Amino acid sequence: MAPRTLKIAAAQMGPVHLTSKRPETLSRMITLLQSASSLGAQLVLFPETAFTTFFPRHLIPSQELDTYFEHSDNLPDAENTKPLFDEAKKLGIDISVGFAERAEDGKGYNTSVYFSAKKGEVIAKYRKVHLPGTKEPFENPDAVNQLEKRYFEPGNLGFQAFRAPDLVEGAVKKGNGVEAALGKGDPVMGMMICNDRRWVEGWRIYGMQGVEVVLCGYNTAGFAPDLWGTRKVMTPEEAEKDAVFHHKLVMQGNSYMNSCFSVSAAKAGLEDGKYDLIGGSCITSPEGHVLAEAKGKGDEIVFAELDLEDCRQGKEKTFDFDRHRRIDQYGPITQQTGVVEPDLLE
Ligand code: CDT
Repeated sequence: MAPRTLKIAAAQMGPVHLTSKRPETLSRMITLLQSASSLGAQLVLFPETAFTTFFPRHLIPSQELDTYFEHSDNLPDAENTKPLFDEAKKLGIDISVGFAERAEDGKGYNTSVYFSAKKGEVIAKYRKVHLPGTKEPFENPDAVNQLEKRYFEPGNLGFQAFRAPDLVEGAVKKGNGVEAALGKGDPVMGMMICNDRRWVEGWRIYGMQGVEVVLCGYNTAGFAPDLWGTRKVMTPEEAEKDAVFHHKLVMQGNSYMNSCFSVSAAKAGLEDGKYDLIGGSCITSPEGHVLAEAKGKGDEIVFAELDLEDCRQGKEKTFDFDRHRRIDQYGPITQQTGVVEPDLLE
């Protein structure tokens, strides 16, 4: 069987401002796609809410809010997003991209889609499950807000892994008589969005579907003491270093514990002239190593060639779920949301 390799890129984006015009933003994204194409990328991941500034940091008047949302369920054909998908189709590169979705019933979701260039259509959609921050702005007028609970509903599509078609030659297909085809079919992918990467539950659900590549776009504030906590007083530089450390920690740790690659793409830099977002877009291996990472905080391609066979060692040895998981002991994971400490001592 031909090696199951995949050339993959994270398209880190520098800031997109409240004042940025959509054609400019699309043109930057297309340039990134073309750079990735020149490296031979087959799949490019763009950040969370890639087409706009990270607007949940602002209290936006309701009459303006809709300008930050995409209204069509069909991004490849919608005027405001079509040029990116047309370019992806032209170059034959799959893309995954995050955006604010206004659903048919009027509800808002923080969403990402996976577009297959060869099929010419969106083949998977994910809605962010873990919405951080608050519904109301902080009283501190200097605080960085994160009003996702105000603008979005928690995702309701679960953590549904899917197979990405037409990327790996000779992938085993259904019904061709091959038995024990674990790790031999088309690549198994999962999407998550920003804060989701800090929660083991989503990773594990993907892990349990044999995920091989997790895609995660993000906008992460570099300095936001009202959000992160003030237990340790830090300078903005120290806080940003810590935020990058935590980002990589969860990407590396969860990739290792679920024996999968992960790709993460930041929207980075100083957005809206004032709000610093971390960089740190990276590609990590199933053994938890960083294979490639962004150097700066602007538009940048992070590229790696993955051998999906590298997922097998973890999946078949240390993290062979079938042999080693003990679900009879994991009840609280789904039966309890918050913390219940043991009784106090006499
Ligand atoms: N966009 C997003 O989800 N950002 C969050 C900030 C968390 S603030 C507590 C993140 O987890 O990176």
